Amino acid sequence: MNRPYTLKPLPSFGAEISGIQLSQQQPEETVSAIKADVTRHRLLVFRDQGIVSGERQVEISRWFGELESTFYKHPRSPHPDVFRVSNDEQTGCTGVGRTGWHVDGSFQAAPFAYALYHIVSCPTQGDTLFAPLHEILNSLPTEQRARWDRLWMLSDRRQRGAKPLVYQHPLTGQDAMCLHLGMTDAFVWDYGTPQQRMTSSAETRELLSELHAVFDGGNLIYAHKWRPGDFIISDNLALAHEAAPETQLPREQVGLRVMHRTTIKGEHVPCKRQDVQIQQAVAD
Ligand SMILES: O=C(O)CCC(=O)C(=O)O
Ligand SMILES: [Fe+2]
Repeated sequence: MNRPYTLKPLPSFGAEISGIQLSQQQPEETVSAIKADVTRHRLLVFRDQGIVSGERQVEISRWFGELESTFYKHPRSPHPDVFRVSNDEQTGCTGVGRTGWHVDGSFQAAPFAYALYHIVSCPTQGDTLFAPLHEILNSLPTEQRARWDRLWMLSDRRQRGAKPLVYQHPLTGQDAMCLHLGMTDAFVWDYGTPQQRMTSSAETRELLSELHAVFDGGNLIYAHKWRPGDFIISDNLALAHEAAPETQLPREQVGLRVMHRTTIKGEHVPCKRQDVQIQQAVAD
């Protein structure tokens, strides 16, 4: 592919991009190339972007679809669609992404399709960790994979419409997961079948620790060490992420951390492959 910027793949997934300034308007071909690269590499790290304004981040986000901002709006946020994350509560929302591995918007019918993160004040510590869901699932022993395939997640026990823990990415067909290890109230085994059964609290806790152990135990994680000017575009359905504990260290110790996040409305309700086939058959 002939790109109007330089792309250097990272060791396992993701790529570093240079030779482009996102704050400037970009021609159609560049936008198309970036969109194709996000789907192909799943995580694009644009270096040396300076400070991209909230307004411009929203414009860039629109390349990917409609913005969706269901979250709490911090008074210091530069734009209603920008979620402002910080280690200082006067400056932005604290504690974000610290309850476990997740995809953003997992509690919604359709999780967000993309997430864009820009560090506007970069501390000396506080990585964001990203996990490639396809590779994680394919690293599992057969028995464990078969069990995970039977699980559905409920963000709230009273909520109807469980979501499959494991499904296929709507654009690439790769294995993906609908998960939030800090916001799962229960799982349902074999949802939609006569054997359907909701997990007890103890079983839910056990499953959550099993999931945590797999994510934390492997060597597939990419820990992004923020540098000033970094701007990340991620395929939110292909990667889980979590904020490292150091993201919460006080500003007196590590400096002020401010990250602007935007998210793009998901267009696909996670469903199992057989359900997709049924939907297609009905539509045909
Ligand atoms: O602060 C971070 O590194 C990431 C937090 C997070 O999960 C998010 O912004 O979606
Ligand atoms: Fe997140």
